Amino acid sequence: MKLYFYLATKNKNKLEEIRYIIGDEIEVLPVPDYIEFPEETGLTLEENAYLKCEYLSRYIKDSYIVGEDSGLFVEKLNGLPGVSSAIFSGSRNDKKNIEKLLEMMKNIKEKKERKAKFVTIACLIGKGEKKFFKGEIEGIITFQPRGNNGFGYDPIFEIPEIGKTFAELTFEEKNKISHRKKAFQQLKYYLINKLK
Ligand code: ITT
Repeated sequence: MKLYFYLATKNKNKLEEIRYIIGDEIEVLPVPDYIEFPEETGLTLEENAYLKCEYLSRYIKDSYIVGEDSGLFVEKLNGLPGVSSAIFSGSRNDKKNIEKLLEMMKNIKEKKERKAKFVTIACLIGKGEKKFFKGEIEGIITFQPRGNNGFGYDPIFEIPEIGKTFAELTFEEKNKISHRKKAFQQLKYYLINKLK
């Protein structure tokens, strides 16, 4: 039978990106529609990634479950929006989250002072397993949103080596270099090697 895991997320963009990153060797199954996750109460990405797994494990038995939590950490803002990235403006609204962040950074005029990183933590549980995988990518917060692809903070996160925001990259380009790619590539090879 094909190797598979359930992905404990309601975020369709994440599901699509992770399916692409994982490829054909492992099937990534979505959360059944009737499941609604509780508010994320963890203080770290690790805690929240695990909480999503643990919650789904109440419904799904004898399978691998993966939870992921991600965030954008801006150096000059002491790591904000960080663990609260999804609800930074008070609601789950990408446009408002971006507006709030740009407003908070409006006095940081030097590009080199606008450093940030995206971090993904993936937590794998099931079959006696509990393991974490981490991926990071460094970038610069732009002064204005640019590009129409991706989701979340992608329009204001520029990759310095490329000179483009994540939202200006194609889906494939983003998912070859992203924080999510780095975390899920490790998870993929961990699972594949376990079964050898
Ligand atoms: P789940 O909890 O259901 O997985 P979520 O959207 O709430 O979905 P998170 O709790 O991990 O996801 O919140 C992360 C937020 O960080 C997300 O809403 C985006 O605003 C932002 N984010 C995460 N990964 C991103 C990416 O690749 N590009 C842009 N923004 C991202």
